Amino acid sequence: MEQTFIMIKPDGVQRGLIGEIISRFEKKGFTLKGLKLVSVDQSFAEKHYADLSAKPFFAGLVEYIVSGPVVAMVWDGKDVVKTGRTIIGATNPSASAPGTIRGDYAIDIGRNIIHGSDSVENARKEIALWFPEGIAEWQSSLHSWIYE
Ligand code: DAT
Ligand code: MG
Repeated sequence: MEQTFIMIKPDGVQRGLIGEIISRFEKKGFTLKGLKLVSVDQSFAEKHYADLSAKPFFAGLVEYIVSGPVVAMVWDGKDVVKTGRTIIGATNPSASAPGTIRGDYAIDIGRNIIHGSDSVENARKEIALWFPEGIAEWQSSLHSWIYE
């Protein structure tokens, strides 16, 4: 099985969307393997978004991520990296289809409420960064009702 790192950004937390977002991944059939509410500092946020450090919006992005607590999660399932990105929607909410999280709940690109890993390799790196203590080892008893 594959794993992805999903983070509800400070605006998603403040706007009361934690339950709704978790519910979408749960109802799809993915399994929650890690979950915590954390406030990260600037150097941690810079590390998470290191690939974007040359972008003009980098400073604003980091400021946004440290502006309040975030919900860090690991979700597990078949093709969860790619499907997680589909559930989240396009980076810019104005291009995100209705029915996606960003399409339903966000307007500005700089307040797009959620992060999801963009590749299996980046998911591995992000899970290691956010969950150095490790994640839960369990398998849902619904497994055989979700996978054939
Ligand atoms: P995503 O979060 O969809 O993986 P990304 O990794 O390219 O997108 O960028 C990370 C975040 O940076 C994104 O969620 C919002 C912000 N961002 C991206 N492009 C931006 C832009 N052109 N202007 C302002 N913020 C941007
Ligand atoms: Mg990204």
